[in-house]
Amino acid sequence: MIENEEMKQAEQEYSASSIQVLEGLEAVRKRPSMYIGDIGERGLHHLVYEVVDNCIDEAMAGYCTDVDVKILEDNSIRVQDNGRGIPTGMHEKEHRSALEVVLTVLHAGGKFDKSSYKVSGGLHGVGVSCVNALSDLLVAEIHREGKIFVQKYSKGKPITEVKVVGESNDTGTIITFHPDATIFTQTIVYKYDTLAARLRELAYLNKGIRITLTDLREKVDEFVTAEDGERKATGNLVYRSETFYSEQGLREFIDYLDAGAPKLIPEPITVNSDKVIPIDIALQYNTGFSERIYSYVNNIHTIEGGTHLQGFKMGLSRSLKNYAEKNNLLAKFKGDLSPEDFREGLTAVISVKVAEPQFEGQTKTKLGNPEATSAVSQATAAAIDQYLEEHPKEAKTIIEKIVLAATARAAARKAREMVQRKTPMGGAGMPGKLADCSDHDPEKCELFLVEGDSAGGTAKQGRDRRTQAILPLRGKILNVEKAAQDRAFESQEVRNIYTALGVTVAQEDETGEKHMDLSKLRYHKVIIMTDADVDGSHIACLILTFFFRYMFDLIKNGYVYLATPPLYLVKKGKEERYCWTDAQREAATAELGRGSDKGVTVQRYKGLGEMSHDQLWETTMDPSRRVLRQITIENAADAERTFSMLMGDDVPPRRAFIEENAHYANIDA
Ligand code: 0RA
Repeated sequence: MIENEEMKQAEQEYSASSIQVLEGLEAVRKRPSMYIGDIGERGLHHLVYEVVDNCIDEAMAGYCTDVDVKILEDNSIRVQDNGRGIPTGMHEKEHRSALEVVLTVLHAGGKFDKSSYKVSGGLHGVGVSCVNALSDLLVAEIHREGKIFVQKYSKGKPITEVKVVGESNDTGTIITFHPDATIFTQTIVYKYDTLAARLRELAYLNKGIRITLTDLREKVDEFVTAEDGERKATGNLVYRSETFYSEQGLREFIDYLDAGAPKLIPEPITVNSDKVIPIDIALQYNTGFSERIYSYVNNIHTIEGGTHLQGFKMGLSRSLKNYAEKNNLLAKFKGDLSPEDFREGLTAVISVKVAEPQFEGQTKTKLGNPEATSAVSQATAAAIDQYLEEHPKEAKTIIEKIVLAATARAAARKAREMVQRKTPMGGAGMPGKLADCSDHDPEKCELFLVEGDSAGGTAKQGRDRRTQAILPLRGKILNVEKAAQDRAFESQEVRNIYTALGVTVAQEDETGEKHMDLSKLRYHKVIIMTDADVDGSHIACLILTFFFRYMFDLIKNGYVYLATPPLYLVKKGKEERYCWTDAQREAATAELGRGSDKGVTVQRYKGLGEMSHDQLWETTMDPSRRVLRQITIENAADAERTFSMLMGDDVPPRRAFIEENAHYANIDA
């Protein structure tokens, strides 16, 4: 027994020190994407999540109740918790303080082993040391043992000793860091909404923790929501701030996600089990038609699902099917039930904890551990069995909804077959609005999805007609979340997209994953081109959500892009400069003005329609000059999720939010 413990410890120490040799913080700075995914907006925000994860671990261990996140004026981030505080005493083996070890040794968190649910691979769990490595300044302030300790670092290296700077009766950790702009070359500007969406999600996933976010960069108009849901400005200027706290966790998460949607049953159904692995699930049916399942492992959103999601789907179908058959509720139904029929109008959140998660798939967020399938399937079936037995009225309502879904699916298939019969191979049968290209090699061909007929017209004139096809979309394309399958295919816009692309509807395989046949895909670049304003990004977000839900494989294969039209044209005489950012505009004004801004004009483009077809070609469509942003699975998932976490439905406060500052989060390549 003792021998065993010792061996384990020796093994751990061995692996810790060998990791250390291979991977110093220098390695993190050399190849940051290896550790935090990317060095764009996503990676930048990831630094915050990494620190907050440590606070959540501390809370899960029972030592911390409050986490306070502040965006400081210079885009530094300050994360304060009331946990035990990182230990500051001497670390025997390392001959320096434990604090310094935690902040400068990769994966050192694991040595103290506070939680067994750390993530080994993946993006999370790389530790605060990673944040330290990628910050040009990091200050750690520890309240512990009656004292306040402070140590400062730059680019991962200590620049001061651990100093005692005062006394304190509390305990906790305050980490303040400023991201290194030589690493994060695209941007170091934090987005409040992106952070808010993730912190809100964390609060629901970890009930009982109070997380506050405050933006100290600028004051904004204060709004209050009246009882009738109307939002009114008070005339005060305040720092934007929100507190996220959930007493009941996932069941409240579901209520939030489904706010405004008519419920099918009064309360969400919950699944809780600790038998094999910790499993926490809540689900609700609404009268809508979309299926929304968010799955998490150790608080990480598993975009590509995996064994836990598969287990959930299996358990859900099995339980409902058994109940329906046992109670003779399918007597009048002639067709057959397919797995997806059990999930129409379903909103569910699945959260499991796995000690050694194996993450697979393109994004390394697909759970591979086989034991999760049966564990989740059994727990789900047992909980739903019990619910159905105890709630016969609700059970009947749910089964009726499922039968309806199966009937609609059959009708939808017929409608689709009609469409496909009318459109044999290639050319003939293409949508009237499509201005196709003359080349037929998909590798060379691009389809521009353009907002509005007028911009569509400009694009048609400006394009290279050999390889570039234009499909104008009318206004805001159908919000597919709110439409039934058959209705979605009644939408001309949606049908046009399918027909133009040459693809058919994705089919579910035996593990519940949807795949589509891309062998007849007509374009290998699908480029969403919308105005560079709030409305334009909202429309881009809707189109993206559509692709994410219905044509995931297109994104997965890297076929989906965003066009980036310029925001300004700076002009003096015959000299012109297109600008995409304010900094570029200032530089161009200075350059052309040569000391004075006389004769320099700045034109702000409000929409694509304002550009001439030559300008549109030069700036946005010409392959040799344009900048396309490829949509990654992560970006699309973040956009979709952030969209849901911020403004899932049409309830008044969120509608006001959309109107005030609708913009999609995190779409960049
Ligand atoms: C190592 C060991 C212990 C706590 C922590 C690290 C810790 C890290 C962070 C980062 C942000 N907040 C944090 N809070 C705690 C265990 C402490 C003990 O045993 O007393």
